[in-house]
Amino acid sequence: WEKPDGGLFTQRLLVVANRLPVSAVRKGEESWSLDVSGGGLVSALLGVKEVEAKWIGWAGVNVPDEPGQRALTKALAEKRCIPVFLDEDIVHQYYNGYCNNILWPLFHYLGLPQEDRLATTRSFQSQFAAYKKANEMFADVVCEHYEEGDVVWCHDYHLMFLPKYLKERNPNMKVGWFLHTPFPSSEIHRTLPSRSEILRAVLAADLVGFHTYDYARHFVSACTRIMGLEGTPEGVEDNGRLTRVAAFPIGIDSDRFIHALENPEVQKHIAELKERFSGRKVMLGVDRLDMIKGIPQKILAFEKFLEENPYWCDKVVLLQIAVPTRTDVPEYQKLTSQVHEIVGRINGRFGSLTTVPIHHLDRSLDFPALCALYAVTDIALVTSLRDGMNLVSYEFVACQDAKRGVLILSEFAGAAQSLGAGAILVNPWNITEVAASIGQALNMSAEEREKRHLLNFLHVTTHTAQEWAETFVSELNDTVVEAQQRRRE
Ligand code: ADQ
Repeated sequence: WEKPDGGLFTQRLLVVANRLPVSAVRKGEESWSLDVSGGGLVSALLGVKEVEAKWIGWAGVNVPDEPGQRALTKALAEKRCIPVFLDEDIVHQYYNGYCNNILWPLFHYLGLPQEDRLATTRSFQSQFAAYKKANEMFADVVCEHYEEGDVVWCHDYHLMFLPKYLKERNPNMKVGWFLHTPFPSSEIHRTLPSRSEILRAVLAADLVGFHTYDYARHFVSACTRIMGLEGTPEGVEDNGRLTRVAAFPIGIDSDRFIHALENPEVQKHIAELKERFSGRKVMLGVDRLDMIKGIPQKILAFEKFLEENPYWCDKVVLLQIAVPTRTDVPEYQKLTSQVHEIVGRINGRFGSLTTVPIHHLDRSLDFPALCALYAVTDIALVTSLRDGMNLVSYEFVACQDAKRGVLILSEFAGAAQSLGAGAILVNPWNITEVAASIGQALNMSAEEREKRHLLNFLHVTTHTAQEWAETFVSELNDTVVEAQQRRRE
């Protein structure tokens, strides 16, 4: 396997995630245009020096015909991507159903959906069956492309059965699984009808990783309390076989953000934003529009702040950028209208003919615009009700070396464990406390801002995405070698 510089990679890495890091748009019967999304995971894996990464996942489109599938496979191969083709029914039951309607809310402490809890176990069961079927389809594609010695890294709650299906087909495959969401307390996981089956499927992996030590601990407790397995300092033991469980906190490609600030396009955006909001302190929220992000709670806290501090009404502005996701799900549509209603009410109440206190955008921003916004912000507000890590808080810190703004951060985001020293930590459910923290941030002395910022900046620039991916892959290699040694002894 040749590197771009002519050297050789020492290992191949197959990254398996529900979605490939590309958007595919069909242009004709056998022609596709591909847009590569440069998310955190992509740049993290590009930075792992000795491995050559290939992606396996769903391209996000339904391609029922063979010529279309063949053409898409060929186009994706150039981007080092391998597609898994899922039909509409599977996507509905597996992705919208079991993944996003059952596991996502459960893992974020929102519980199981009411209708499943009451009578429609039939729909729960068919979604679970589709979930397993989809995981088998992913396993088929992995096995088709696997070569001896490859490392297979499975990602997230969509693919919890994948380690089991892979190991059943090839017990020698090196398989790691990483969860990007929280893993909840075992008492929450206990409510899931398929609680043990799903844990056992994950335990087939050699290495299981979480963002924080707490999530890893919850997972081990679920295995010991629900299934009676043995928890050890290394992980979980079942019949003499150890699955290693550990925390691997993700980071960002901080250099990409820091260097972007020198880009003329970003500089132009910065100048425009400074002029647009001159004389006002800028507060910023950047989230996917999801109930776990606590957007209504954040806006209500801002309202309370304005109510109690009329002096600030025309001197501060909240920019809330919320990119819509899962727009076909009724709960998400309800959330959008709820947010619009609250924003409208507050702007009506505290705005004037020339200014409004909240600018709310329902869309995604491109990278230069996002970096510029981070750079001009005085206070970032991250009020997730639960969040695996939260990369927005990291991105904000990376772009703040000139301004040294304040990060207000939910204690229920995984990032609270890494950026807690520099941020103001809040309970997002406590609107009074969040409102008070806005006042504290606005009045914070320059020395304290500097002290807090430097702590976080050091963390964000040293605990990068590349380091995260490298550590996981090398730990997976070591775990497999140790297991082989143990078996020999
Ligand atoms: P997400 O829930 O998507 O990720 P987050 O970690 O904050 O949450 O990452 C969001 C990414 O999308 C960031 O890179 C951000 O810049 C971008 N983004 C969000 N809103 C945007 C907007 N309006 N315009 C442009 N870009 C926007 C899941 C978990 C997290 C975990 C990550 C990584 O839920 O807890 O941190 O995976 O493991």
